[in-house]
Amino acid sequence: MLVFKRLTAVAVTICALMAGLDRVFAGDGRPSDWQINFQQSATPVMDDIVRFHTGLLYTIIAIALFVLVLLVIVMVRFNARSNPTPSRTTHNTMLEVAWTVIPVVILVAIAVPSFRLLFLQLNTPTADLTVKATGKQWYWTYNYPDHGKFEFDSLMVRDKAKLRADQPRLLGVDNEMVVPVNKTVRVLTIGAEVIHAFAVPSFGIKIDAIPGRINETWFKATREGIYYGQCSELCGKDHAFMPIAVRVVSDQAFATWVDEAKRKWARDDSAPTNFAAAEQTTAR
Ligand SMILES: [Cu+2]
Repeated sequence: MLVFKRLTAVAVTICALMAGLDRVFAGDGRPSDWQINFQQSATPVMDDIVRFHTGLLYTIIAIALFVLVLLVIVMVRFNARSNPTPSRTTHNTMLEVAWTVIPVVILVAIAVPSFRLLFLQLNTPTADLTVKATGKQWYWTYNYPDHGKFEFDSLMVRDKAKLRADQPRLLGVDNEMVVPVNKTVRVLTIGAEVIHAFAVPSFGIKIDAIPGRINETWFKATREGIYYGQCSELCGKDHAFMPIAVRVVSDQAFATWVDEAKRKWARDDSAPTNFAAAEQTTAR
């Protein structure tokens, strides 16, 4: 029994250490060196994902330890050496009912929070603003349909010398998607030519951007800052180089940014789009 006690102590210590290190090494809005768990959560949905994940992890650890203990007991007590004359025991109804019913109960207990989380993710609440993200080969284009006619491209900063001090290499972009803090943002995604996927780990969102079809997800960032994500669907040669950067700012900063964006990236709808221009050429 002393061995079990020591094993339990070691397991508890490891868990505690991991939980502590978790905080230290979990990047805020970006991956960090020696990170061993999720990036720090910045939305209620991600909070729930982390909670669900942690709950599952402890459930799995408990089950694995229980099975380990049973195996050790079997190996010690029921080996050939300690049982020269083998017992002829076969069935045990109570035991068989228990090992069927208990796992079912555990699975149902896991299913309840799992479905609750799915509903939370898939039911977009009334949104304060909408952002449309178009996945292109290989960058993102953002529109703010309820904030005027402007549109801008967001490309990875390729030249290391041009990175701002706070921008991580391979994640920093020239024009970040900007949203206000504590506001429900509906994200519409679409692919321009192939399937991309819009994913930001700290927000707990990941949704495909499919050509010819609008997909929808949402997030409500509760802290200001810059949160990074990446395209998460193999989309071609520069799939790894079309990062997503979301800058969460105060309401005033957002209003100022919108005014600026309207001037800087005004879209002229009277000019033919590339597609319309191409059609005209073929018609001729
Ligand atoms: Cu992509």
